[in-house]
Amino acid sequence: MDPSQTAYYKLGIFGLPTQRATSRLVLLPVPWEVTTSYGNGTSRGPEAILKASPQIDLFDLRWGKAYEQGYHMEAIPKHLMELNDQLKPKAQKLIAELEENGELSPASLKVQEEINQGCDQMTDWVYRQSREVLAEGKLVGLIGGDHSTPLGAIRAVSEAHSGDFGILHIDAHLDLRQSYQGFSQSHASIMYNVMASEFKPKKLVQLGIRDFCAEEFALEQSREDIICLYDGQVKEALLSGTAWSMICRKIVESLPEKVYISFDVDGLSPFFCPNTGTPVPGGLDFDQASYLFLALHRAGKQIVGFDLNEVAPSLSNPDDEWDGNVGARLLYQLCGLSVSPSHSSLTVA
Ligand SMILES: [Mn+2]
Repeated sequence: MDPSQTAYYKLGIFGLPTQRATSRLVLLPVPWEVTTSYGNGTSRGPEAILKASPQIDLFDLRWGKAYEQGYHMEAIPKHLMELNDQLKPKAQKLIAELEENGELSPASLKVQEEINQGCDQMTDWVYRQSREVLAEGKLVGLIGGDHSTPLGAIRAVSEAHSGDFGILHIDAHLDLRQSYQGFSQSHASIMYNVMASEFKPKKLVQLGIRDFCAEEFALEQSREDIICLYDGQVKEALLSGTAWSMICRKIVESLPEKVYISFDVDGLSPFFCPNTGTPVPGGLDFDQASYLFLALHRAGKQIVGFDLNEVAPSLSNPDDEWDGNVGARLLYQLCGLSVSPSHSSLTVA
């Protein structure tokens, strides 16, 4: 096959016909958005990214022919999609009831329990799948779904590295809520759940953050193992002349040698993700994100896994591929970074 030709997504992600056995990186799609509170569609994110992915020219100035190491995307798991489609309307009803009455009826509390159990089931599946990938000596990259999806992947990565790693978390939101709208595994609670767990990283470094509540801010400030570079502060520095490269250096120096990246696409400017669940003005430019990847690479960081979440296609206009297009390109950069050995000669000076 000529890789410079536009290939079909049915062959595989980026149009590459790969096999898991010979691939360095396994991509796990998780079509899940049960507790999504605002916009809809991110459960269809993996499909949108897959469909847009063959548009990408495989040769990349930064990562060269890194794709030859194999990026293998697993099939979108039907059972999770079905469970999602079954639980999501129930969760929406509960959110509406909570907003109207401020509390849930006893019957609704039972439904809430059912939803929380469904979320545990999803997390357990992700954990087992991720553990398997790591046991095969491969890297895992998760494609959400909402931001509740990577908890099991982070646990598996943490266990594989005995907790000796840091998380770089790019997001518009702190995601440090203890629970949100009654759901223990809400998309808004992912980093709370991670940092409250036994498998927490040594360091959590947050970037792009511009939407959060007082409790989350207090928690972030109180923990020495959480460093947040608030978007407002970063922009103030940029606008008064600090170079992005200096800010990236600070981020890189805050992280341990091994890094897991949790990338919520709403960390980018909403220009790049207009259909994501909770878009917020401000945020990172695509080029700033890819420059940061390069900075991590040049600093010799080892990427031990990643997730890309909250990419959502337009539900009203099926021809609008923009969110999937950006998602696929971001994914391609994350893949290239992950499989490229640090200090690689492929790096452009
Ligand atoms: Mn998030």
